[in-house]
Amino acid sequence: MELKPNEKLDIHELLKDLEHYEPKRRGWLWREKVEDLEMGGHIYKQCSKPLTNSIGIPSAIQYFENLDPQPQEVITTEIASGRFEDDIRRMRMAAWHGADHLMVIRTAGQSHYDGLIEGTPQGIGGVAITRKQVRAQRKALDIIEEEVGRPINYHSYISGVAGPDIAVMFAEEGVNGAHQDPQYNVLYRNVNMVRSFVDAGESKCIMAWADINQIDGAHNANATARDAWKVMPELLVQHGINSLFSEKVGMKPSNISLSTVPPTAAPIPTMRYDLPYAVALRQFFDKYKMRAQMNTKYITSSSREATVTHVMNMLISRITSADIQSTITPDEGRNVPWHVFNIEACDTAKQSLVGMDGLMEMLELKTEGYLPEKVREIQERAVLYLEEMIEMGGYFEAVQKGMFVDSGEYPERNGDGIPRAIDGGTGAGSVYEREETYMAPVTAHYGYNNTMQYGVEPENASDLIGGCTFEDRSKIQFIDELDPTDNVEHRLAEKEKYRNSNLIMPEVEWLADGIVQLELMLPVPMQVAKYAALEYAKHMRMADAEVIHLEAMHPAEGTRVQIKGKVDFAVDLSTLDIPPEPEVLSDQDLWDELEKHPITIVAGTVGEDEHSVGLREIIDIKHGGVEKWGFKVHYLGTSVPVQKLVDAAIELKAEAIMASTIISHDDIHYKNMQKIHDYAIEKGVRDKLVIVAGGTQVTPEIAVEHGMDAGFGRGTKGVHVATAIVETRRKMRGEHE
Ligand code: Z97
Repeated sequence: MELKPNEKLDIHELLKDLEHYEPKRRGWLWREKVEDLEMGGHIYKQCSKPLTNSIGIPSAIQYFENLDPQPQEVITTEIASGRFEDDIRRMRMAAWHGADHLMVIRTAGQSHYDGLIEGTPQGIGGVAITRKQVRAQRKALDIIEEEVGRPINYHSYISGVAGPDIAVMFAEEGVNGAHQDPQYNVLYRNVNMVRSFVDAGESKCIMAWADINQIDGAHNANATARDAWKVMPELLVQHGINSLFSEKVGMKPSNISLSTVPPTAAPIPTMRYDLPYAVALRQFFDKYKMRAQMNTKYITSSSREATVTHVMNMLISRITSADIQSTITPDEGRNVPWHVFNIEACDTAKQSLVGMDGLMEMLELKTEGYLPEKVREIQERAVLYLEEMIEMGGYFEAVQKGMFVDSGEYPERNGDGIPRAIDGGTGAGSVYEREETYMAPVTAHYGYNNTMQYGVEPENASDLIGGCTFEDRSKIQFIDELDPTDNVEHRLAEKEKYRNSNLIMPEVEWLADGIVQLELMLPVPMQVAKYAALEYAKHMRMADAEVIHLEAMHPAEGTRVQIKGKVDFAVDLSTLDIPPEPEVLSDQDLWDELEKHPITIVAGTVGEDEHSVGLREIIDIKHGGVEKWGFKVHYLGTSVPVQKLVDAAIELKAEAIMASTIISHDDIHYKNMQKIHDYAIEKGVRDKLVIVAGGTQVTPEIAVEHGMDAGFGRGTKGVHVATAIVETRRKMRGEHE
């Protein structure tokens, strides 16, 4: 299956023959860094191989011909709509905007299933992670990475009570990254700690075999702590426990990524905490990779505020060299995982990192004063923390005593940590010592495995069955949809009339979900504004309207309200009358042309007409007028007689005339155009001069009927006029014949 930029990804086609699909590759891939990348006439110090297909940030498109340098950091986006088939479409959009780490959030509650689930049930707050869903998404990404020209890492979670089962499935299906941290299970999902650590041993061993990059769970302590800046020493401890455990199980350090998060956000003086924290972390853990997540602890539903936090966090990423940059942003604060926010956040990351390219070639962190002192303090507290854990009898005892996510800054303790009993939680009592004859004929199995009783070394255990599913894919069981209604075919059928048809509906996360966002500024206080906005939504026929953001502009003068709701009608594209886009030459084309063939223009408002603003807009460089590209303009002013325009053009040896004409009673504007044309013929210069005219009441076709080479109406910009003059000159030179 091959993708064409102007065609939609066909989900039906993608799902065909899925039971036989084999992922293209295994393992995590970093971006290919390019030394001194030259792009658009600039040198980039911290960028990677450019994409073959991509969409740059808006200014790249408007001013720089889609100049789209890719930072060296892997860029993550989290995708979580509940329908994997729509997430695939979003993945393609994200990949075009520069994401190469696509992290799929798992549906609520799946962590408590003690085994794999099958099919593709619709999820809540994420998708159900199943073999079919994973295979379909990896298959889609295998195709999308060809389209954008860069490998894409696919990612989800190896956690909960089915951790090892999921790890095996991920290894088989070519998943490239995963969160894995037993402390997450214990603290946040109340999965039994003994079970979690045993499962983690098995899971990490499989991940190491499959070359899966691991992200730990320390950021969750930051997000749950009462005062996030007090948790810094504990974050180092959590990172340390998971990283060393992983390494001891056999994971290579370059696949161990610490989920680092700047603990605070403004209005706290955030750099005074977050920068020393980041430096302390990197000093301790310099052999591992850093996955920089943005702060989500102090996020609100303001997308502006979240974006500023994200950007400040990326300054820290740049200063302290993060390897993977997350882009979760407003989704987290609003709980509305919309396509546009995913894409916006990818653009925010790309824009910020490229903008801060080479920053550390110019700056240096201080080695004396507040920064190193604070770094040292955080590190000391972390070391003392570990020592106390050992005194307590180790990790399990320390958790049992509520040492983790306590709201005191260590060594201070407030006695409000998250205590878990060693024999409590989901899966308690489910760990058994392996019997002497225990044997598992599988690859990448952690711990005791008595294969020697059958004469085979444990590392070749799967030889006993001629290879397990890791070596022999035909042994993988692919189970298709089991639920007769909650399945992908059913969902696709429901939306079929919007797929490749003339009917469209707006969407935020699912095809034709009909959801729209509305922004209002209402001149009343917040509490009133909320209900007034909902009333507006009702009158605008928005169903299920909900306020998603409220912000006071002033306690009495006004409130900003954002609401979302559903529209219940489709637009039929076949009924639209879409005018062709006016073709304009690029800046570079115009500059080159004017350099080779300079053009002098005589301009003025003709007749008894004192209007000047419109024409000045077309001339002046200030607002993108024709001067920008080097046209030399002689402006004769207003109420210029027709003859004077032509005579001046002859005298000044001009190549073009620009006439402005606003007054239109008795069709005087068209009559004047005709007069200019006729007088130029009379003077014998019409075939040497480009003559164009414009004004608010001018219809281009009628202007041409009255002798003009081109006419311009309302909304005209300098570039339209410049293009027309240049194109007409080219024709006069016979270049277009
Ligand atoms: C991130 N924004 O990018 P369940 N294991 C760990 C986790 O952190 C998580 C899970 C498992 C975040 C991702 C929060 N993290 C979202 C270490 C979740 C997920 O299926 O919700 O139980 O597990 O890191």
